[in-house]
Amino acid sequence: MSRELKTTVAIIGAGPAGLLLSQLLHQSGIASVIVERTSKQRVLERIRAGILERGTVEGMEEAGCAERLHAECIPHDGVILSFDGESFEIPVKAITGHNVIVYGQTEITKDLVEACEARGQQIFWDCPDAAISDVDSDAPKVHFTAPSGEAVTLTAEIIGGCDGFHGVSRQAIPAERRRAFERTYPFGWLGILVDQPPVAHNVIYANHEDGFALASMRSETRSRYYVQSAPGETVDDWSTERFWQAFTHRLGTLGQQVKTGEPIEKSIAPLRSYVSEPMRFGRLFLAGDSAHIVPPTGAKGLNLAFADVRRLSRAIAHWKSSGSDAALEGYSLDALARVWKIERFSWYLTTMMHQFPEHSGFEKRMQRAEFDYIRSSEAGQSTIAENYVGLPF
Ligand code: RFL
Ligand code: PHB
Repeated sequence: MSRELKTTVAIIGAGPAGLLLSQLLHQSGIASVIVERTSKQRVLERIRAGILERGTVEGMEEAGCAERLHAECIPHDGVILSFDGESFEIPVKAITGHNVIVYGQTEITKDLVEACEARGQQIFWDCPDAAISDVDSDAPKVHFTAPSGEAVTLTAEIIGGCDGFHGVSRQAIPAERRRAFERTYPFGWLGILVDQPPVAHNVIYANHEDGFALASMRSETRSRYYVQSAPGETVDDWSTERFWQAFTHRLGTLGQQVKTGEPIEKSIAPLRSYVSEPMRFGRLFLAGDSAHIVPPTGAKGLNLAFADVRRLSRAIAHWKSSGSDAALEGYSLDALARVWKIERFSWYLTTMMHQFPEHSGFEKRMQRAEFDYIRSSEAGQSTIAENYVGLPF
């Protein structure tokens, strides 16, 4: 059994990038079809990002999906930095005039899936074998087996490669036409979700000689906490007791107020910085984690994915309405200029806030000096604040 389908934009991946792209294109009257590797349930269950920039909120507004976000989000007007138990708060709102908000990626995904389904968007869930061809022609194709067993050929005018770091889109750019830039960090983050009120009203980033710790939240009654873990460690190496001991100790005096409990989720993620250039080849356009990864320090991954998608949807809409290729041709260079600034901030905060096994006393003194400088300098705090709320796009 085989089937031929046609659409304007074929989107690979129903993560936040793919779903937002489809929704924004729809707002401009442009049709798309989404092909997703895994099940809808798995996509809806994934727990990841929690902190959203203003530009990400604007993306949800443009998509017509911001109603619940506005009703339920928790605005944050600052961010707390801690070093060996001493802490201070950077008043982000007072410095920049803007907030970040807490609204989980899980909720973003749910809102976008619901909006897509409500208007009858075609999404093929459970298609693990998507393959791309003809990207350097004006009729690029995605081939996949639908859950019904049918072999589908989806012919489009444009392919949106939104299939994350492990997807197929980036690989569809010939190896000799792309270049990867990468740094892996010698540690991971062990994250837990617990039904207890958050330890502070804003996010805490803590550097401690035992390792990094981060206190975030999902609601007034649900906290999201992380600790730096050693390479190769798994969740089995981290009993609940070990987690709470490490977490509370690394937060110093703030740790005394932590309310512990049985985690409802526990997972480990490696940390890496990665950029693949270019983000376009022929009629294939990469957006989000398919083109770049940032370490989670600074909470930029989802926000960066949304910035790419807003840029791409505008370029596609401009191309459709004007017939001019200029915006599509500019996409990769324009997006990468911003990507590298976000990579820089995420790398900087990661380097400043973690314990690196290879660091000598010199680097540790540098971290301490950086912390003291920021604490005492309006200019230093402004730099962190303007990056944390999100650079213009
Ligand atoms: P995703 O979310 O990985 O979605 C890609 C989708 O593509 C599907 N897919 C395929 N579909 C079809 N065919 C294939 N061959 C496919 N291969 C893959 C996948 O199943 C999936 O559904 O990428 P996208 O959409 O670009 O979104 C990126 C964000 O998910 C990511 O950057 C953030 O989660 C990063 N991140 C954070 N970002 C923030 O902005 N703020 C945060 O606070 C934040 N915290 C985090 C994070 C990421 C974390 N982990 C686990 C990596 C905290 C953590 C712990
Ligand atoms: C989160 O809430 O999951 C979170 C917050 C801040 C980060 C990363 C993740 O830098």
